[in-house]
Amino acid sequence: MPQDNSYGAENITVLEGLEAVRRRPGMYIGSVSTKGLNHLIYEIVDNSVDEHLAGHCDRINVYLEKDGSATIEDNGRGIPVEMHEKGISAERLVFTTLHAGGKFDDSAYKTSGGLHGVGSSVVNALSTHLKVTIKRNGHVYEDEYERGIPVRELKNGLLEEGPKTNKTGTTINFTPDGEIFEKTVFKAEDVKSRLHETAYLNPNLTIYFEDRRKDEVVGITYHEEEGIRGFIKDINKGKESVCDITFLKGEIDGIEAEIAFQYINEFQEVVLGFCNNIYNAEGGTHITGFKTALTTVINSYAKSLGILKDKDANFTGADVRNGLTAIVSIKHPDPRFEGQTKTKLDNQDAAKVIGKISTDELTRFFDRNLDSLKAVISCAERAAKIRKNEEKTKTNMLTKQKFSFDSNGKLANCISKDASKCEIFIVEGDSAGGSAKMARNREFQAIFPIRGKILNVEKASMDKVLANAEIKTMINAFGCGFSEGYGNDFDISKLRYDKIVIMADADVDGAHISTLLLTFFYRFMPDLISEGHVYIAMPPLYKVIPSRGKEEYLYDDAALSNYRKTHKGQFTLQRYKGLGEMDAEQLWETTLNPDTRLLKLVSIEDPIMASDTTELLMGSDVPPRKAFIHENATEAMLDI
Ligand code: 0RA
Repeated sequence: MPQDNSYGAENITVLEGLEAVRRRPGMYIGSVSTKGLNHLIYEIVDNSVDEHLAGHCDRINVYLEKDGSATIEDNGRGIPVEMHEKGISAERLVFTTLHAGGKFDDSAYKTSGGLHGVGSSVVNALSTHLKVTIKRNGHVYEDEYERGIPVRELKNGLLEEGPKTNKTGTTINFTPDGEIFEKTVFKAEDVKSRLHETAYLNPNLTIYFEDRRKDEVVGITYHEEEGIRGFIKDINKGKESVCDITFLKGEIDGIEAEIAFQYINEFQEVVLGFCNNIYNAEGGTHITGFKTALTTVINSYAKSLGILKDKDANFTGADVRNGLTAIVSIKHPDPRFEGQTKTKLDNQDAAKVIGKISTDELTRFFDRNLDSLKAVISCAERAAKIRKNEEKTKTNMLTKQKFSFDSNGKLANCISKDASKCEIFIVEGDSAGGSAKMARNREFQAIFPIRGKILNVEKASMDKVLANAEIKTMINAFGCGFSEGYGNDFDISKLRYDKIVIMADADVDGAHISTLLLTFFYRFMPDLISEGHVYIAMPPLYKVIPSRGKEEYLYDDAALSNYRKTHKGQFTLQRYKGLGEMDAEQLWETTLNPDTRLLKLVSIEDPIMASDTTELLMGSDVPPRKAFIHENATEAMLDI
């Protein structure tokens, strides 16, 4: 189709740019999994949030449409449709070039957390179809693209002026490309969680969400006037607080910081960092600045109040953060990121500025709120006491370890010492464990049978956890130590197995055991999960033996009904009630043999949600757990 002449000159670079995005989507949106897919929505929403930050938009609507597309609508000024100096409608430039924005974007924090300014064109390049509707200058304008390429002709480089309107705003509807993404179904729970987070960070913004794919459509409005204070309130919901929520803010050298925190009566620490409204999963300089200031301030109070004597050692940082929930949200005009996923703030000036603001504001606050100060110091004292006990327990454990390592002799280790090749299977039940020991390739596969349920670490105290035989054996076998609240002895480079595979029956008990193990890993060795070492074996549910043709293993009911549809002749159906029913050869073929088995990699997409869910599923609060299991019952087996 002929393009408008004024567009022609740009055409080739535009196509190259879009092609680069389609060729390496991961570089632009992180991944092509559901996480990357949801990211498309956040890219568009974040542009609307920028328009909010510029003071021109107070409402964003997000719709997941029945046809699989997503719509994001805002009441901002509308993307400019006027002629850009490059001789083309500015809107076209925004959607087709990787570095639009800039000149048009007058927000001080335009670069935001990541890809702003390039977000719209990235989403466009990764969508089969994208439609923009702009209300601006008293008119409605429309434009459309297919896989990033414009399908409408411009007139003198401009969009046609549509019907009259007295409103302003931008509406973008896009359909993610199945050629790019593994799955194209947006995950409502993840999107909602992220939108809620955005609402907490922007107290004057209202975000409305509607999942129109459901038969019964329910809308949710996120409007959080209390801002990050409300976020803390939500995270600490149902917990016993030991002081009120505190809010600090300040600005130095154009860097703004807002900090909210509260202590609760629990041995845990939650400190979340945001820069320009984007969550920094790996923390960074802003978090370091705050933590360092908090440690110094609390130690200096403890000394001057005589709680710490001159001869006493200072509280450690972890002591001081015992029971702390904090959010550090900063605005930085030029954020830089490092780390594996580029989610760790790297600006050294942020550490200095946030440190100074925190020291000044914490001192001002604690000077006036002695009760809060005392509550915080007593949390630190309790942590210090437990830390000292644990140090003793650990030393005892480590010295005893040589003799008590796998004291009941259950672990059948592998021969190879090459960690990159080794695998350990944690198998439910002694009988399946026995078969697995026979079936395995002992060169590189270790088997550790566990009997019944393992300890729920979410409910148990630290010394109980460390005294538990199964847990001790796992810690010793993995070889990389563990981390928990008060100290980090975890060293993934010492891990003795590349794959840690949970092997449990495909029933409720099996799911429970998997969840208990995952809780243990998540709380004590989270890097095992984030670095992709934890897997779940997927034993088959059925074996079909046709009168003619090949035997086959089927892994779920959907596969069975599909088999019924596609196979005409007679067949014998064998149903496995558990791993214990399989003989060694079947077990090898279906769950151990790397060439034929099915493993699911366990990953964590949203740490805030994961932490909430672990708490919900494994903590002591029963009613919400029931609700969650009920709501997610159909997903549970597929989605652990
Ligand atoms: C640049 C300049 C102006 C608006 C926007 C960008 C804008 C972008 C998006 C993306 C989604 N919603 C948006 N709303 C606005 C305004 C320029 C002006 O009117 O002076």
